[in-house]
Amino acid sequence: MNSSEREKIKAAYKATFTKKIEEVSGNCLAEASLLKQYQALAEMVMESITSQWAKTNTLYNKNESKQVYFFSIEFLIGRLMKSYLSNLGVEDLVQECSAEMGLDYEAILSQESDPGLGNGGLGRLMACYLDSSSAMGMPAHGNGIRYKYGLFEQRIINGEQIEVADNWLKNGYPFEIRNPDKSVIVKYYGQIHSENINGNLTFVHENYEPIMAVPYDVPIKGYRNETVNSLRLWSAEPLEAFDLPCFNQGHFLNAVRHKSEAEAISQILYPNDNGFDGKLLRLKQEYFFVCAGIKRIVVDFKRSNNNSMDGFSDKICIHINDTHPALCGPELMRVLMDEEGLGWDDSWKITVAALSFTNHTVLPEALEKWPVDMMKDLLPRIYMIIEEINRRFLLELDNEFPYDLERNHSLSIIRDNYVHMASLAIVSSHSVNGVAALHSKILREETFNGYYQVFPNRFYSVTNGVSPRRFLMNSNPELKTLITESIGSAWEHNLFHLKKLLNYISDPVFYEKFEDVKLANKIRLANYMTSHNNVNVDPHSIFDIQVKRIHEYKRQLLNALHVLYLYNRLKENPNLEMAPRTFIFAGKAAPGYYYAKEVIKLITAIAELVNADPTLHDKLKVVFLANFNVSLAEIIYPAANISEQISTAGKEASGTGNMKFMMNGAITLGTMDGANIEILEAVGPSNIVTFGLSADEVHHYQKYGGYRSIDIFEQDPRIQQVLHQLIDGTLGHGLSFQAIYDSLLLYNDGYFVLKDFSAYADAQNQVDHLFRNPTIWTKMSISNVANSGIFSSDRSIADYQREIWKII
Ligand code: GL9
Repeated sequence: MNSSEREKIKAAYKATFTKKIEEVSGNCLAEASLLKQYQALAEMVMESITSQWAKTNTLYNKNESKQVYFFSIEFLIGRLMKSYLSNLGVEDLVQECSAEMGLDYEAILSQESDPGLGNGGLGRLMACYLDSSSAMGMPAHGNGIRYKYGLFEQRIINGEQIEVADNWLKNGYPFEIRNPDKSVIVKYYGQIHSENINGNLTFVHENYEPIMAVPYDVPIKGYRNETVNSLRLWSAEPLEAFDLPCFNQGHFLNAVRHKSEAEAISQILYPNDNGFDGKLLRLKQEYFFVCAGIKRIVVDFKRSNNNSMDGFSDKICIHINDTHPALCGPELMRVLMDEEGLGWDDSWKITVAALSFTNHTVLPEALEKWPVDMMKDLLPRIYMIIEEINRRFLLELDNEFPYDLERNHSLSIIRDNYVHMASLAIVSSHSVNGVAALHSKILREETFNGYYQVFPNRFYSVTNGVSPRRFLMNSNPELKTLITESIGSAWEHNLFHLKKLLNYISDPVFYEKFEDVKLANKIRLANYMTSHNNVNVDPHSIFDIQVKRIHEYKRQLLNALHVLYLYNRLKENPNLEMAPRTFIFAGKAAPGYYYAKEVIKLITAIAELVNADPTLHDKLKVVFLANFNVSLAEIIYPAANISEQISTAGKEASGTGNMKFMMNGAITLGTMDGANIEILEAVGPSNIVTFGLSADEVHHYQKYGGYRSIDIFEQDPRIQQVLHQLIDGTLGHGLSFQAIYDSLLLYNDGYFVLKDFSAYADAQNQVDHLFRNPTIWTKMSISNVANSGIFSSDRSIADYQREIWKII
């Protein structure tokens, strides 16, 4: 494009934008608020996407290519405006025009609310997978719930987490389209009768409570291509807003009760991370988006397939993201048998061939199991089908392994009066995979070993990945520019090309620019901390960052205890030689997780103590950033020097924050857990710092005993001092962290914090030495970026296509 053409396009853009402002606000540009400016831009974006969207859908409706549907109870998509603009290839244009019109581009973008429709890694992974599928021109869609309130907003008040409702829809959401014509009725409760209709046994559902599922579709635009996939989020509504007869009789409250009971289903996201709390409303949610999603897939498929279900599983993949959508198995069976009139065997063949299942955690407290009575009552027909799936499965097992009856029955989907959702998902899918090599091995050898023996060919492993567009190109534009200047732009479409950066590893000019980029990102984060936390930090200090949900197994406590130890060392020797450090934490605790909330309190108490102490000469700062979400994450990753990935080995299925940090040049300080192991393989041992017990060692202690935390305590004066400080008032008058203290000593330190303390302190010392040699450090940092190609979610999606969905 020559410059006069560009000027023309810019003039057209400015004219359209000005007109749009008038349309959305009834004001002229000069008087329009930032919110209206954002809404005008959003409308323009939607207008330029929707025709491509329609074209993509027409293409897909011809049923030529296989369609993948991700069923997930969470989609943590983050703000979308920047992605749309950059995927359309117009970001520079909009930025330039905004500046020329005297508008504040970043401020306009910050008007967008960040949809918190997920808790953490699991929901964010889905968003990255949608982004990648579209970028690769692959037909894949999301199917989930349009929660009215997303994950709570976290405020820190007097050092403690306070939860505030997240009303993300308060200004409307411009990137969704409501499609009431595609609504589905979901049936709960009631009774099932069998009837003989024309010689066929037919099941009829009576006296059920109907709820309307209304879809809202969000376009997922591919990076600089023609593909626009869909994220379909279902909202629950009553069939009639009012029960009119009831209303007319003057029972006003009863008349609206039905409305609010219906809406309750999509009202709120359960704020649990790696945990399960068996609430009836959650089971309603799980069936809600499963039932609605499957119905739509079947209707659309049949419409373009001469009203027939032939070839369904050749064209449709239903991917179950963790066990929350495991009812896809029995629900698809129900539709095939009760609505499509197929027999059990044919229905089962289709179901197993269409379904695949990814497990995301091995923590026993997270494995879902629903009481039989609850399931039977709420979903009578579904429960019947689960019983029959189970009866046939056990029969088959007993035929095949008649010498192993005890083992066979331990694999029952229904046992101890519960429906076990992982068992249901495994039995009704053709594939089961873990999310990192170690995790998949633990699934095969421990968690699902019984099923592995029965179905050895069902088990796969696909290591997670993250979107390089969101977490590198869009959140770290300075690094993007530097990379493209150096190695060209091929890496933007294939992240493995980042390897070419290794040619620059000893180039002093590149070095300097690379360091400048990191410093600029650190200054940006430092400014954020000044304005939000009122703490001034030295941007030249080591930014040592741990951001993720607060959980015992993730061991923020290990990090915090080490900070306290470092503080003690500095108090003892103010001349201690060390690079200044800024320890940064962020993450939400589940509202009912007392221990995790105590950990937040501990971190903020340590921050108070450390940041106020002038004798430390600014060598140590501690900051807890409130309300970690996707938007904040995008500012944090590019600014990190150290990525803390210190879970108890064997507990973190994969982790994905570890990959986002790496892509932005942070050095991982981690245990041999989850995808950390694969990061080590990708960068080599000299570009990562690892420490601590292995998963095998942890497993051995947990199974056979032999670890006594009190022994470690007695041998290590550093630990004695730090633990005493938890309860002796050092951390603030009247503040005592007795529960934490007791967990470590009285209850034998279930997550091996004390056991790994010494190795962690040594590793931290090593970090300090490495950082003080800038040449080595920068080389390590560049190596991390250069070797991060394998952690692109494009690679993960390619693995799923090849291994699991069998799309060539
Ligand atoms: C998780 C695992 O804990 C992570 O290790 C993994 O990277 C992600 C994605 O596979 O899945 N499982 C899980 O329940 N959560 C994960 O992050 N929790 C949340 O999403 C809150």
